[in-house]
Amino acid sequence: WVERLSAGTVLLHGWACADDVRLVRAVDEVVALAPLRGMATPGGQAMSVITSSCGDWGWFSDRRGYRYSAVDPDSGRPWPAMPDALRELAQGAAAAAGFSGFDPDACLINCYLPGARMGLHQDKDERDFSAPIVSVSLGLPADFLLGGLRRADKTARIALRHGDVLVWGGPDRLRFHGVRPVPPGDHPLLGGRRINLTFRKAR
Ligand code: MD3
Ligand code: FE
Repeated sequence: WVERLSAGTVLLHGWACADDVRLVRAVDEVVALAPLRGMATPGGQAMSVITSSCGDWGWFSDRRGYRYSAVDPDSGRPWPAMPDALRELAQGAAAAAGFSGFDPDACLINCYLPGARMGLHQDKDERDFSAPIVSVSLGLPADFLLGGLRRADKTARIALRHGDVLVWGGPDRLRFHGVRPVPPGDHPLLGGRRINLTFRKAR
């Protein structure tokens, strides 16, 4: 079912379940070409999430900062093309949430093993904040934290399960958000992992 969390945020419960095998296969194809890897924050802290990308632009982080690159810095090759299964899912979910015409040029793949988390942050490395962001959760469930426009704003905790798709844009595009440490578990399709796909318009 479709749940509107706030003016610019829609949670499409289980939206990706029907296509989950096709989506996981597409992710496997991408990470065979651009393997998941740990990254460091500009402050030098190791991130607990392992990451890859596909599409025209891949997001990454190192001691020099957060940025988008057209090539995988580990291989020097362009990021793998965005598989149709992923692009179609993102476009369909955005349209269902009221953002028709969304055409992502970047898909970040975040893999969480038990204990991995993501601290409170804003997504602001994109050039144009008028496009929405689409986030697809697969595998182990996680609690995500949805804050306000200031870091100190109170956060709400929202359970994200396999197949849930979150779309946010407009007034919510710059809200702080994060992910609580993922509890151990065994998912039928993904085993002891949570995969999150984040589709964005980077440029
Ligand atoms: C709704 N990744 O890579 S959670 C990121 O689960 C990132 O890996 C999260 O944040 C992850 O930058 C995405 C979904 C989410 C995130 C932020 C929101 C939903 C949101 C902000 C406002 C409303
Ligand atoms: Fe984010």
